[in-house]
Amino acid sequence: MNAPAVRHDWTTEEVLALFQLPFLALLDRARDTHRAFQDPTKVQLATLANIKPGGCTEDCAYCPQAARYSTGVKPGKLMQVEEVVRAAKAAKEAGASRFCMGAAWREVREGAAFDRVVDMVREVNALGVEVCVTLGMLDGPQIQRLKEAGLSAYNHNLDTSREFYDDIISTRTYDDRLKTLAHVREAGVSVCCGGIVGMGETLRDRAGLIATLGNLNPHPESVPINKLVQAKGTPLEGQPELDSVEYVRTVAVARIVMPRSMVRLAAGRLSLSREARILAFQAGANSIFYGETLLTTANPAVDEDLALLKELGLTPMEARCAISVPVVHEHDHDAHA
Ligand code: SAM
Ligand code: DTB
Ligand code: SF4
Repeated sequence: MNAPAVRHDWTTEEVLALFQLPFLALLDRARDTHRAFQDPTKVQLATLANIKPGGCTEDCAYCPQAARYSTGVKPGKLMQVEEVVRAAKAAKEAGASRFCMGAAWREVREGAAFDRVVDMVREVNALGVEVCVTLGMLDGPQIQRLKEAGLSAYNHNLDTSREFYDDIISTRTYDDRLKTLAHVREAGVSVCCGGIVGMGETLRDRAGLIATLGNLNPHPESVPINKLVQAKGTPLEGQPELDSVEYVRTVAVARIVMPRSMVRLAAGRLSLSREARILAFQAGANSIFYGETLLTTANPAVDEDLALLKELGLTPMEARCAISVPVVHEHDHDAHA
């Protein structure tokens, strides 16, 4: 198959039409795209650490870490650098090539806490793993400091379509999110940006999310597809559970629209059967969260994941393979001139 062009002019209608393809036709198209653009034998293993749990001021309706809901998540202090380095070393030894640190913050603020996160980035980077952080909104100088400390990627999700967004979050806007993403892109740091399905959105909302991601130019280097984990006490507790085939459809459409990106099976993988997880790889997923916990909720066991990868003939990706932001140095130009 000739590789299709990488596009940035998707309409929601076009993406919706992909969602509406017969399932096997959609899977075929996603698999063809995957094989044309990616090494189909490799999977990125990314391990998460919750470096500052709970007590968040925001009202994200899905989130167990929002202070305003009684979810049973206890607010904690920012972790110590040494603790984080120990966790990153253990993740590397277990086979992870990326270490992602999340803080339950609305935004980054200058001060001792941010200084400490910058130190974490520096020390984890020195271990030879890719470093990603998700700290909420940030500005240009802040992402620059993280970049200088060795940050590979910044995670900031659009979560859903622009139209459905206000039903889920009121304390910051879709445009705020796009602004943060623009700062990350401008600094030359890889963008990790995806969303959540299963929050009661329509198929058109899912298509709107994927079209918005697909119209970012360049596409986000990683695209986490989260399936809502229904946390006790959140407004979204009690939603009808998303059919796993609908989750796999979302993965397949993301793969077709963003052929060069890492499409990650993110939250909610524990609720998928073994067979649905296999279908998700068939649909073009090539990254997973790896390790027994996500931020506050459970993820499949490491042994179970390694056994499944082996069965499917998939092997873990090395660090730095997934970073497609070109790093061009002045003298590279000279060398090729
Ligand atoms: N506080 C920062 C922020 O919101 O940008 C960073 C951490 S936040 C927990 C990162 C992402 O996790 C959210 O944007 C959302 O996509 C995902 N997430 C949080 N709770 C979830 C849940 N219950 N189910 C699925 N995804 C969830
Ligand atoms: C992303 O898209 N999913 C991760 C990561 N980025 C930070 C977080 C999932 C959180 C699931 C709910 C929890 O464990 O608290
Ligand atoms: Fe806070 Fe992030 Fe959770 Fe929203 S998703 S409540 S910003 S931790």
